[in-house]
Amino acid sequence: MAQNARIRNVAVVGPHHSGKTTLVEGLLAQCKAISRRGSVADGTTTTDFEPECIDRGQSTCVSFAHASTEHVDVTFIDCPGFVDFFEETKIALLGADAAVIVIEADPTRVRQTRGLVDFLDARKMPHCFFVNKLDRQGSDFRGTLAALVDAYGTRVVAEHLPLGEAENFRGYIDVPEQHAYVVENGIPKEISLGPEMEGTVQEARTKLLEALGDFDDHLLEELLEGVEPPIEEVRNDLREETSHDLIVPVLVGAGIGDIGVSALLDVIEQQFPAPEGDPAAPLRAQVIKTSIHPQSGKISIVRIHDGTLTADASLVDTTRNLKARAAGLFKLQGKKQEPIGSAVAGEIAAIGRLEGVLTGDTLSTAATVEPLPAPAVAEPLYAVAIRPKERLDEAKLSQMLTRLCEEDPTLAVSRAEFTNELQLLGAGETHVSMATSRLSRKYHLALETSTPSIAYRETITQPTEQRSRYKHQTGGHGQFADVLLRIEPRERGHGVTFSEEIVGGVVPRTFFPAVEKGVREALLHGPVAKFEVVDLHVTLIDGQYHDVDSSEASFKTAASMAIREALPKCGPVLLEPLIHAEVVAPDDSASTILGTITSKRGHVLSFEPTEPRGFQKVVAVVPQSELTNYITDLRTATQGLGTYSWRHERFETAPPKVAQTMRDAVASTAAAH
Ligand SMILES: Nc1nc2c(ncn2[C@@H]2O[C@H](COP(=O)(O)OP(=O)(O)OP(=O)(O)O)[C@@H](O)[C@H]2O)c(=O)[nH]1
Ligand SMILES: [Mg+2]
Repeated sequence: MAQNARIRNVAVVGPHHSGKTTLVEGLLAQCKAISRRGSVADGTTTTDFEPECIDRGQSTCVSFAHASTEHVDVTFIDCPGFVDFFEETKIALLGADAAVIVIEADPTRVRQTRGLVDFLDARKMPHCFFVNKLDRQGSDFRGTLAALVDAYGTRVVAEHLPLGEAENFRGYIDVPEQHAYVVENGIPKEISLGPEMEGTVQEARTKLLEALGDFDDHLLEELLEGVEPPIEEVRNDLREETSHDLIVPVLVGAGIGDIGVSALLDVIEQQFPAPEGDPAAPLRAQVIKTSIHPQSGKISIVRIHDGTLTADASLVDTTRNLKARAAGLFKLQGKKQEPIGSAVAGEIAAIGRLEGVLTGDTLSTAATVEPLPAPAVAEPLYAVAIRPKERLDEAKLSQMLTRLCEEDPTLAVSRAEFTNELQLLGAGETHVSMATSRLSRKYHLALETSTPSIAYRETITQPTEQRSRYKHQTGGHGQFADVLLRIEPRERGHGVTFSEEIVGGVVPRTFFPAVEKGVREALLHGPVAKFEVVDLHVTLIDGQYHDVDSSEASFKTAASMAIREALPKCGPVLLEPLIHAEVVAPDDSASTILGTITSKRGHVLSFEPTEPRGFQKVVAVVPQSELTNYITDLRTATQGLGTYSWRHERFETAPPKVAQTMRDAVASTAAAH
């Protein structure tokens, strides 16, 4: 396959706050791709340009920038580290050929890279670790390296070592070459390696060579025979083995002080792979992000796998089977859109205004090109009930929410099961609140949000019979109906049923539907806390009618009255929804999770080790009200590593305390009105 040797697509990923955006800014400045270096503190970086990023001082979405060195043209994908945005990062990684995992020099941070590393390894995507912020007091490179090796094995090897730490951090040691570099104003200057470092460097070099030797028999032989391998051979192995995701080099630096930045660029240039793809083949590109700018409109950011894309190409979305014409082609430098005439296989570019095209879609110029697999997005677990602050017609509201989800497919809008409440769902509180602020900024749509309502129900525990008579005289025609109803509990989940046992036509057949309607209407608001009453059977057993005064309306009213009078006598109870939850959390937090589930009135069904190694799965049935937006607590308890999934299980009688709370809530709402 043809390769465009100059192209590199590099995702910059890693735990929250590790210094990714600052590092990308440093890389851009180093390559002179930007004239002035911005900072996260001032809200002036190239990639954190969205107002939501600047306000929060953190990346809230994936962002793109590019820079060139003498040998390569690199597109950087700056990915947000906060756990809420991991799904978006995973989609954007479809555009990358390699990743730099930026991590603070703190061993406790290593476990936060597990999901990411598993994701990269599953795709055989080459990556390196950039141990960052080594200028900080208390930074611990040795401990961090040891934790990385412990977590991911000896394929993780130090290619660079820090020269000094904390306030003395001033450069790096190139392990294969055993050269030390002091970095001043971003420029490395070789100094002699002090004798005090020789032992450490030698030890690191042996580990590096042994790791490389695991995948190169020739090198292994040399090592066994005590032959010093030539540096070209070592460099060649580093390139081969990094680019095939066999080894994972560890680099060092302080992005804020430009230390290690040029060395990282060297690794990107020499050890990360160029993309594959044939510029002469039919176009095959995948949308990896959609972004909507209030002024310039929608842009679709694509990774071109094959072919050449032009600024006015007539395209086919082969995923959706629709035609779209490109309105401009751009390279992105943060928010800046730089027009280009064409882009070839391997490049990442932005296309203007492709209506109907969504993130994950495959674009081509020929309808016959097979669509690429759509990225899998995890179920959003955090929900808020939403209502527009100002009155707004349904159509406009749904159009705005659709646009919001178009930009961020990891959000969802849905009507909740049982309550029918309109909800906005995302990965966590930050994600959802960021989405609502984006909605208000871009579309001037202010939303009122609240905790989702719980779908309580009511039912009865005893049978009863109830007679009700509705009699009303108003001038001409009066109204008359008399019914005797039998009301009996049914099994859980069997709903409401109705039958009649009328003998001798005491209630004419034509009024039966009206009676049933009256029954069902009255059951919508139960006696405990005004929730729908379910799981009972109602039989019309007797009644009376009047030739002139009886009507459907009067029978309906009489039936409703009978139900309202009967229910309080039937031992009514509150039913609460229970969910079936599967929680996956690290071993050391499993006891906390079990404790929490028990304290939340949950019933643990099973508890066993699961994938990945060191994790436990807890399966439990828990009242939904106790586990609303549990993801927030779970992340706190597990340093962001825990996940869970849930589905509605069944309704069950709520304990009296819960019923009383709901009763009080209804009483206080009634008092307030
Ligand atoms: N001491 C020190 N601080 C740094 C360094 N790099 C970044 N920081 C600071 O760390 C904080 C986070 O930096 P960012 O660049 O926003 O980190 P990030 O990884 O992009 O954060 P998210 O995208 O939100 O996950 C900021 O206050 C930076 O000034 C560094 O090399 N040394
Ligand atoms: Mg960032």
